[in-house]
Amino acid sequence: MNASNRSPAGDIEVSQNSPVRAVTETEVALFKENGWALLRGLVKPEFCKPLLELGKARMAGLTQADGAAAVPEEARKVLGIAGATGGKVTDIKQWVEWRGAVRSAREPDFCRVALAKVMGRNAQRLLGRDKPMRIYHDILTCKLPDNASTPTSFHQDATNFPLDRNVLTFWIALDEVAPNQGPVQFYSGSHRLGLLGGIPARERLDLTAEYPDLADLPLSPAHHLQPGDCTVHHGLVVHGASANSTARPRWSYLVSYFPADARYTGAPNLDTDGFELKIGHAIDHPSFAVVDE
Ligand SMILES: O=C(O)CCC(=O)C(=O)O
Ligand SMILES: [Fe+2]
Repeated sequence: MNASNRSPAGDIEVSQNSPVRAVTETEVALFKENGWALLRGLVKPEFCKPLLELGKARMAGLTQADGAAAVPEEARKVLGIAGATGGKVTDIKQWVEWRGAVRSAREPDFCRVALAKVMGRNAQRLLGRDKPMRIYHDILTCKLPDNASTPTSFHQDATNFPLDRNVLTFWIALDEVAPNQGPVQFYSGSHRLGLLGGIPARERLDLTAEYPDLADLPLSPAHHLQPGDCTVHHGLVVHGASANSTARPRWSYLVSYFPADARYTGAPNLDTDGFELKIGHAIDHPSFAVVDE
């Protein structure tokens, strides 16, 4: 379909059958203004359920899903690698993650959501970029109960993406996430401050320490989310999360998208190293799935 005769939300028929709803014009405006937006009911809860079940099974025994106890210290290492096709489960201290349910595993239930046409259209509209969208990475996260996972320090994502233009991330609650379970919080408008620093290799950089003036910006509330509720954030917005102080794990699935015409900068990164990408060229590699238009 030609971009000029497409409705803002994309194909209506697709959006009715889609696991994902179209974002509203108000949500797009809020995203542009604040650098983030709360998208209630973005994913239909029945499509979140299998993702949660698969995530729990993938991390079985690692997350103490009954909330009984946290992962012991000796288990704080790479917990299991299922090979190139299965994605990777790791405890990265701020959460336990399964990276690559779509990128590596092409798990159909995850693809249904992350590669939904409406999702791609949403990313286009939020970023204001009418180009096909590719998935950069997708990560199912579990912030462990009882403060066992650390807080997520305040950071921008942009420095983690060796790309020459803007990206965004949808952070989808797969289960109820209460305010004291560490939902993501954002400094509203901080995306307009530009690039503030922090490279992936540097542990625990916290931008609020390096930029005390961030405190002048409104910090978004710790939202109470239901399965399928989502926050979406711009690659330049400063965000972080507190630890999960409850006895229940915090389950979420985050997916980052970039416009397919973005050029690769060559900066070292675990998501792009080893793929023989060409510096200065668009990323044209099947590992970075294109969302159907
Ligand atoms: O889940 C979190 O605690 C933070 C997530 C995050 O940093 C992101 O989605 O970019
Ligand atoms: Fe982030």
